Formats: sequence, structure tokens, C-alpha cells
Amino acid sequence: MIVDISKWKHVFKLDPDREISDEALDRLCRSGTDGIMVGGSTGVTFDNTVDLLARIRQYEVPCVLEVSNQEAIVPGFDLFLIPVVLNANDPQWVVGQHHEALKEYGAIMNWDEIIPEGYIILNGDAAAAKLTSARTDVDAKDVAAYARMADKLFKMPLVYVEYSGAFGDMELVRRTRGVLEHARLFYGGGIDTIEKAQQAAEAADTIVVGNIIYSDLERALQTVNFDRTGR
Ligand code: 1GP
Repeated sequence: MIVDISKWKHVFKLDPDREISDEALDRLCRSGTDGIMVGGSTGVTFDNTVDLLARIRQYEVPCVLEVSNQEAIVPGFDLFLIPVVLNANDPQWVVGQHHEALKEYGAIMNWDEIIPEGYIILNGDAAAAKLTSARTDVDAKDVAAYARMADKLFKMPLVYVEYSGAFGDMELVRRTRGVLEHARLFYGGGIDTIEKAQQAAEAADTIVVGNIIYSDLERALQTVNFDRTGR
């Protein structure tokens, strides 16, 4: 399937390392979301990723893999999103893992299916921030510089402002989107009500909903229904 993420406004992110019932998955896949993103910071393996993909593939919803480690690259997703953590202090997460993967698979990769994501991790308590030693004590000017780096310098089609586990500063998100010329701005973190979905959707191009799926499915499902008319 050809998937055009430039049309996406809402995404559910599912973690292969967390349990989800068939009924919950059914409701998420039929919710009207624009896509399912599969990914997580820890415990993601080939086996749990392939299991989840097979279950999601019973539905028509587009399904993309956000690659977090080389061992968990499973063929068969619509697209493969490759995070490049622009504010990581550990270069493993900027170019290190990528270099290893390209050494192994570079000659056989289908580049039409691969999209780099310029990641900016802003919640210092998030697992991803700890894993990557992200520099999270940054202000809006710093974030704008990272965003321009992704958009203008590296020509990345996607910038991801990641507050995983906390609802971020929507003014900062709005300003960050304002400096992007070509890249699409994804925002994820702490969206657990329709009101927060609305605020985030007014600041970013695409909103990503994760954790609330596992703690309150009903509220998670409501986040799809924000008012899209103003955008
Ligand atoms: C996580 O950005 C996503 O990578 C979504 O964040 O889990 O806080 O919803 P939450």
C-alpha cells in the first residue's frame, strides 16, 4: 500500500512490548485514525513486532514501523520511520545505530519505504530521553534550530517533537511548526483527552497518541474526534 503521511492528522502508537487485547486492537484500527505506528523505547524484539504487525494487518489502516533497534526490523510494514535524535548527547542515536544498520543492510534497502524523522526529545523523564542522553534543558530558540536543521539542512520530511509521558508546551510546538518550510511536524506526549488532542492538533500537523491506549481505551479512542475544520 502506498501511504502518504503528509495527510495524517492523528496516529495511534502501539508498543510491541505491551499487551493489547484483540477487542482493543479492533476498536483502535477501526477508529478512524489515519495510521498505526508501531514502536517503543525498550523491549522491542523481532518476535513481538511481527506478532503485532500480523494482528494489525487484519485491518485496512496503514501501519508503519518506527525502528528503534536493528534486531526488530520486520518486513511488511507500509513505511519504516527512522528516528535521528537531533538533541541526543549520545551519538549512537544520531548516526551510530544507523551506521551499523547500513553496514549490514545498506545495499538491499528499499529507500522508497524509508523516512527519516528528525526527533527532538523534550521530556527529560521519558525513557527515550534517558536512553539517548537527550539534551532536554533547551528553549524555543534551541528547538527552532533543531527543527531547521532537520528541515533545511538535512531535508528531512518529518520533525517529531517528543514529550512522551507528559503534555508539552503547545506554544513551543506551534512556534516550531512555524519555522518548518517542507517538513511535517509530528507531536507526541501526554495526549489523554479530546481537549488535549484538539490543542495539540492546532499546534502540530500530526498528533501521536500512545500511553493512554493502555490505561483508558475509551479516552484514547475519543482523541480521534477532534475538530479538523480549523486546519
Ligand atoms: C510516544 O509520542 C508518543 O512516543 C506518544 O506519547 O505515550 O505520552 O501518548 P504518549
